[in-house]
Amino acid sequence: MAEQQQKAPGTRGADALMAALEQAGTRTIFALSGNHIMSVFDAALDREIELIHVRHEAAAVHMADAWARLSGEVGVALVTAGQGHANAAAALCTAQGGETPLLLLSGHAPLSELGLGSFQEQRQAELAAPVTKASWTAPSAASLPEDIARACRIARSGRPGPVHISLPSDTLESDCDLASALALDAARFAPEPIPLPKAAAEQATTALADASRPLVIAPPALATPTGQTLLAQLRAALGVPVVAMESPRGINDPALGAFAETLAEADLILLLGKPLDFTLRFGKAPAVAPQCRWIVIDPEPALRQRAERLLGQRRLFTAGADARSAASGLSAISVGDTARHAAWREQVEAAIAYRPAAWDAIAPATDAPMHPVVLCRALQPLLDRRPDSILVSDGGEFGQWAQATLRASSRVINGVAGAIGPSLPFAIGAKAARPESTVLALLGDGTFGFHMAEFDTAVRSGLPFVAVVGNDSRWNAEHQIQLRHYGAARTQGCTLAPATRYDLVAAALGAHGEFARTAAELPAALERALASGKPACVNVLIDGAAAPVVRR
Ligand SMILES: Cc1ncc(C[n+]2csc(CCOP(=O)(O)OP(=O)(O)O)c2C)c(N)n1
Ligand SMILES: [Mg+2]
Repeated sequence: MAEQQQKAPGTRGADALMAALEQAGTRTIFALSGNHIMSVFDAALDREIELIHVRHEAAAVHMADAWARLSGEVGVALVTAGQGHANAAAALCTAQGGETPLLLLSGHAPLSELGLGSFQEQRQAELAAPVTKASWTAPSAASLPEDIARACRIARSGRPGPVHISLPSDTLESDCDLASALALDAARFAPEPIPLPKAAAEQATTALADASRPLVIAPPALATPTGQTLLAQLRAALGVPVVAMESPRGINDPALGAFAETLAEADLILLLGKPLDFTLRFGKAPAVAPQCRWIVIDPEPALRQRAERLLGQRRLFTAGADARSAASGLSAISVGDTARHAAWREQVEAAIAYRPAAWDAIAPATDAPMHPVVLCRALQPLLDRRPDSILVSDGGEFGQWAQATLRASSRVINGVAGAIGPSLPFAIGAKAARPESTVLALLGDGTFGFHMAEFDTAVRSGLPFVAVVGNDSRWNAEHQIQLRHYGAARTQGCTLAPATRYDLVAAALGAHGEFARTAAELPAALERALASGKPACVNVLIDGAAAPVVRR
């Protein structure tokens, strides 16, 4: 890259960018350095914004994702141009599926060199477009404050999600007046609500009251702590079951117990901004009764039309609104007798709470790898020690056992995108958002490999958490597919080296490592991990049980 005359700090586009982010309320940015964005690193020194420097760009996005889900604010990741941007873009799939308001800021070749074969020149905005709500290249230094305000607004409006801005290095390094950034007031960054029309809210509450077995299904955006508060209000106001769905296993999400059985009995389903997709088996029988009627509320015309196509005559009506506004709008309608559906509500709640009694009977083996249920049983007391504990988990068979059996006041999972890998960065983002909380992350041994270097980030940044690796020496989820579809004689490629010492990897990076071969070793290992006050990896040998599908 050509050496350029550097402008004095405080007067560059990079300074205006950081000032605008500070106005947006940003205090933490998850970043990985690179030539094109060093002016932004420099500008951060003059602002109340901490940079957490990570080891892979995708991890920065996952950290910003967890941070946003838990704080309710826009998460920000900052990466360099070219492949730095492409590495980050992959992780946007998870933020998109999770409906997380997130801003990816990527360095970019200078505008003055575009088309000339500039260093790391790529069509970055196009690359990120399919996995974002909006994606553009900042046109000038002067536009940067408004670019940030617009991006925050878009990320939080309608269905929340990620937004990308590419930052040409010459826009960051050229002269800029800070005044326009400092003049931005909070309203410029705020979401633009799409309220549910009153007539639609009344029509919906009347239909819910008239139904025998109504269900309200909420999207991932409302599975967050602030979303759950809204859903609790809605449940109380309507007196009907309200269920948030955020798992790639859809109606088979083991955290929802035997919910699938009650879904099949529903006679009215209101989609509260929840996309009608594979997670709901596209609304088809036998997952949903053929005579069930549907109300579709969604902020996106294309998703409303898709639902209309799938549902045909089964659709009662469709309305445009974002999930948060719709939840508030429905809660504000007086429905009279909220006890009318008490028995049905209890039936749904009992189905969701149901777990097979046989799980309680699974005993710890004395000299063999333990069943995942035995491992998780030892973890619940740790989560229960604090009212604000955070449970993090991603995919794989072990993750499903974790989600089936563990409860915490806040939970961050990989979500409908169904990607494995984010749990270690999620744990770091969670701890950054909630420094007082205990953060417990559960992940498979295959998954550990994606972002294990982030233990270094956690150590350097002083963000302790406990990662529990369910080590079955295989990519078990895919191994189980081979067993089911092709038979035991045709399994291949899904084994990992036996009993790899991931705890030693973490320890080598300055974290605390523990290795537990049997259930007897587990409690003391967990206590030492927590007491270390460091990021910790507890590597536990498990037996590789297939993920549960809960039915009564
Ligand atoms: C990014 C990504 N790559 C691959 C997959 C496919 N996949 C889903 S689960 C899984 C195996 C996970 O193995 P591990 O973390 O050890 O968990 P286990 O199933 O063994 O408990 C794989 C490869 C995916 N979902 N996401
Ligand atoms: Mg595994």
